[in-house]
Amino acid sequence: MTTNRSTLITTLEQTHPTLVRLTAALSDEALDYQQDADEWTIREILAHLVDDEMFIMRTRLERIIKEDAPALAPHDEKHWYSQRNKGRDQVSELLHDFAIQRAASLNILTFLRDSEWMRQAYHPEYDHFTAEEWVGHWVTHDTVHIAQIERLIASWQAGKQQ
Ligand code: NI
Repeated sequence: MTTNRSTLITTLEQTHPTLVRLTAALSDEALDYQQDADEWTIREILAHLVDDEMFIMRTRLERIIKEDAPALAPHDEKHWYSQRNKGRDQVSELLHDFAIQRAASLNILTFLRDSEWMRQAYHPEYDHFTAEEWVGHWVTHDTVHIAQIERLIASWQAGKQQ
């Protein structure tokens, strides 16, 4: 496996421990703290990461691996948000579900052959890209949401100290 591919996998492996470290000890109040009217809370970000892992990230990878240059459908996050199932929204449940879903994704990624990393797909927003580029996007998505959670925690703590 190339260095880039193993780095992508290693980075994806670190996300669950990072999320646990950041959020496991937060109160419900902190998890539900909303900084701006149009920004998600930490709990909502965790739910988004679980759902994206199941229905977007791994599903798209699976299609790229098994179909010939699939055309992937756009995902409407606002629609997802208005419809999402809130039945497993305890932080312990969200972290547990994310761990299971991420492990399933890593199980696929770890065994991809070189030829599979190079397989192609098309998406109206991203144009043509390879499985490897999709995994790069996946890593960026993790990074963006981890940074968002860190910002929310800092802002919550700053508010508490006033
Ligand atoms: Ni996102």
